[in-house]
Amino acid sequence: GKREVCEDADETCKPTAAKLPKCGADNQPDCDGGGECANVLSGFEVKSVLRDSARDKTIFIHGTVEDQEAVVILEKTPMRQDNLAEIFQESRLKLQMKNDIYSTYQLQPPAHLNEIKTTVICPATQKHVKKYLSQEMFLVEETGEDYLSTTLPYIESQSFSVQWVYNILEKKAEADRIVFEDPDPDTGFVLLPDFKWDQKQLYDLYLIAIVHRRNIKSLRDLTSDHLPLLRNISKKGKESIQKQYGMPACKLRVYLHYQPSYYHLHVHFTSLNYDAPGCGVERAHLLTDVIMNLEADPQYYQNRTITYTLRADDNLLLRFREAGRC
Ligand code: GTA
Repeated sequence: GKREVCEDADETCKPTAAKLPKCGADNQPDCDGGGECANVLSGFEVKSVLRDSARDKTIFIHGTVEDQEAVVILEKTPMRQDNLAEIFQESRLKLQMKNDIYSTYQLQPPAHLNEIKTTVICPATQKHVKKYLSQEMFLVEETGEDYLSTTLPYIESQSFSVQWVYNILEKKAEADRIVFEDPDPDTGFVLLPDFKWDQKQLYDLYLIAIVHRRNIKSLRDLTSDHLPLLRNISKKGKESIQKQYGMPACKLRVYLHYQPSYYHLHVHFTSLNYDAPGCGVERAHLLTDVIMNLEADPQYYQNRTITYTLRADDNLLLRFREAGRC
C-alpha cells in the first residue's frame, strides 16, 4: 500500500541528558527515526556563518560542540496543506499594518508546526567546512585524459569518507528508512530517503539509490557492462516510488552527479517540482541519458569531455590550474 509520509511528525528530539554528550557517532545516543535524544546542540558555539540564503530559508553554520568541529544546517521547511486548518485555528496573530484592503500579520503557529529541519555534521573536517562556504565557482572541461592524470589521483588522495554509505548497505544505520532493496550483488541497490528530505511533504521528495557494488566511483567508471545495473535502478526505483508515495515516473527527475561529493555510485530521485541543490546542467546527468549514451558507445564516459564547476578554494581546481587546463 501507499506509505504515510508524515508518520514521524509528532515525535521530537527533546533534551534529556544533563551532561552534553560528544557529538561523534560512537558516543551519541542514536536518534534514528525521530525518537528522543539528548540535545547535542545546546553547547554549540558558533564560529562563523558559512552561507545564509534568505531565498532558501537555510543557514549553514560552522562551530564547535565540546571542542569538536561541527557544521550545522538550519532550514525552514515547506508549508503543508494538511496543516492549514490547524494553522488558521490554533495560531496567534499580530497585526503589522493595515491599509485599505491590505493587511500584514505575524502569525505564531503552535510549536509543532514551526519546526526547523536541522542537519548536524560532527566531527566535521575542513573539507566539510569548505563545502558549505559560499565561494566563487569556475567551469572545468575535464577530458578523459584529465580524469586519469589529474582528477583520479586527487579523489583517491582526498575525498569524503563513504562510511555512511557502507553503514546503510550493511544495515548499521537508517535500516528502518529503506524504501526498497534489491540485494543482488551486481545489479542490486538500496533506495531510501535522502537526508535532505524530511519526508513531511511530497513537494520536495528526494530519495537516493545506493548500489551494492563497491567498485564504481562515479559516472566516469560506467561502461556498457553496467547497463543491467542502471536499467534495474531506473525501473525498480521508479516503481517503488510510485508504490510508496504515489508519485509517477513522469514527475521524477532521476540523475547522477558529476562530480559527486561521495565516490560510491548513487542515483538521485527528486520531485520534478523541486529545484533540488545540484540539479542544474553543470552537475546533473539524467539516468535515461546515461543509459542511452552507454548503449550508443560502451566507453562513452571514459572518452568524453565532461564539464562541471569547481569552487575557488577546491584543491582540484588548483591541480587543473597547475596542469594548465583552466
Ligand atoms: N540518507 O547520511 C546520509 C547522507 N549523507 C551524508 C549524504 N546524503 C545522505 N543521505 C542519507 N544519509 O543528496 C545524501 C546527500 C546527497 C547524496 C550525495 O547523499 O544529501 P552527491 O555525492 O552527489 O553529493 O550526493 P552532493 O550532492 O554534493 O551532496 P550534498 O550534501 O547534497 O550537497 C549539495 C548541496 O546541497 C550543498 O552544497 C548545499 O548547497 C545543499 N545541501 C546539502 N545539505 C543540505 C541540507 N541538509 N539542507 C539544505 N541544503 C543542503
